[in-house]
Amino acid sequence: MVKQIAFPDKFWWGAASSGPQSEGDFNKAHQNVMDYWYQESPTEFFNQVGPKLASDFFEKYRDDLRLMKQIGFNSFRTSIQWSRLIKDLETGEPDLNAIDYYNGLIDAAKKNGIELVLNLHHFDLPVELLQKYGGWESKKVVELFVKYAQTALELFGDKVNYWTTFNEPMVIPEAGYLYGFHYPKYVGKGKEAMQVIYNINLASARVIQLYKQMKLKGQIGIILNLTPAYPRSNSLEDLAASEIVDALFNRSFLDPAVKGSFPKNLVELLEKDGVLWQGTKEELAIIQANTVDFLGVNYYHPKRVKAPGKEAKYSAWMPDKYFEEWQMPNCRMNVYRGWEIYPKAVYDIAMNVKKNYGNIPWFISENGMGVEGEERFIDEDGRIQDDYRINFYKEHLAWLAKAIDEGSNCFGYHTWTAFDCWSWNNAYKNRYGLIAVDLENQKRTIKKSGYWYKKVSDHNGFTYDLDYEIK
Ligand code: BGP
Repeated sequence: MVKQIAFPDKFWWGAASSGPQSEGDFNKAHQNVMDYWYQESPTEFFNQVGPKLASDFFEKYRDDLRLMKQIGFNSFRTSIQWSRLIKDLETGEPDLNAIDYYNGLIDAAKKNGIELVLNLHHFDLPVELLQKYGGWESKKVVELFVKYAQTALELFGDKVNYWTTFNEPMVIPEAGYLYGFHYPKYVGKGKEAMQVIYNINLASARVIQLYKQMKLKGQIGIILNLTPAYPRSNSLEDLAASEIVDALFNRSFLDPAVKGSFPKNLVELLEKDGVLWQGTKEELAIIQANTVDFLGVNYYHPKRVKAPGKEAKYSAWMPDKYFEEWQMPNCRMNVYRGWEIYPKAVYDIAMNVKKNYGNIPWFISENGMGVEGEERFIDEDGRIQDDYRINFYKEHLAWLAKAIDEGSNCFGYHTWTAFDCWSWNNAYKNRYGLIAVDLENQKRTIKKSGYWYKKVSDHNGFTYDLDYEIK
């Protein structure tokens, strides 16, 4: 099937990264939870590689932004690290070194004509706030986050047009409190996870409120990982399970962010089970009044959901009593990451946002394919021939273009990621970049996908020539 795929004018082409995953943890005022986790348990990280140097973006950002320009970027997201910017976590007083660094980064992006999106939290809570106050379970931490955000916005708010409060906030309760794959690695703390969801929503709304009060000229949004929950069958039980998964894993952040309120079915269920978060009328009014200007959507894989089996796996309350995930037989998989590849979900997400969320302006803020052992694909010129990645992007982009043709208000597409970066405890196992990073010497080499991306950005589209049908 050969077809021209075109995108609207001024479409964003670029990628996302994050401070902790790209910079290296030196020169920082504090440790974040990931730095601390590595310090305590290095063997839990792939090949025991930690965040010490990462991809050395702290030193190399000027060259890296030039390279991004070279591969066609007009926009790029990264995050400010709370643990870097703030010297005194209680007062929000900034660290002078960090101010220089962020100013340099903002200038370098400008110089290269790259619209910078600055995110305020990417899984990287300063560990002291977990130890002292209990992290996101505590409203004290909400207060301190607002102080940090105020410092960031006072310093850089008029120089950067696009801000986001959180990246994938659902991962914090999911990975840290429900299933234990990120620090603090709690398993089975369902009730606490619900409080974390509420507190982060409140923190996001408080920062949006602050942004508006400061009358900054840009826009503020949030980055959510939306994983459509497809039921195994149309049985009432499977449909009910998928609705609960959607309410908990997607709408618990999407609804407050865009509509200002929590999903009714989720609140009712949590109330019935006695695990509803502690909140006040005043806080709910803040959430109601302070919704986002735009939405970023990270999409990697769908969730396949069915009604739960009979066995209770956890002693305390867990949402899993209402659903089970399952893997569709014969589905396409990214075997390195264990994630299903299902590009049509991009279209489903777009249509959901159009139909149920007022067609708010949004962009794909992360989408990508991590592959292990990419050295296998290096050709005689030293370039990684990552056709699998190009095909992955083509399919997802084709579905996105179809959604835009049908009225979706999508203004951009960011890959994960620009250059290979450190992925938490997966470290450098799976490489995602359009630009390869050699960990021996930090040398950057543009992959075949990077050259391809440049052409897509130049033409604001591409020729779709795959067998997979988009209809
Ligand atoms: C997203 C995160 C990124 C990045 C990416 C790839 O969920 O926002 O930080 O890590 O996933 O996933 P992973 O690194 O787990 O392979």
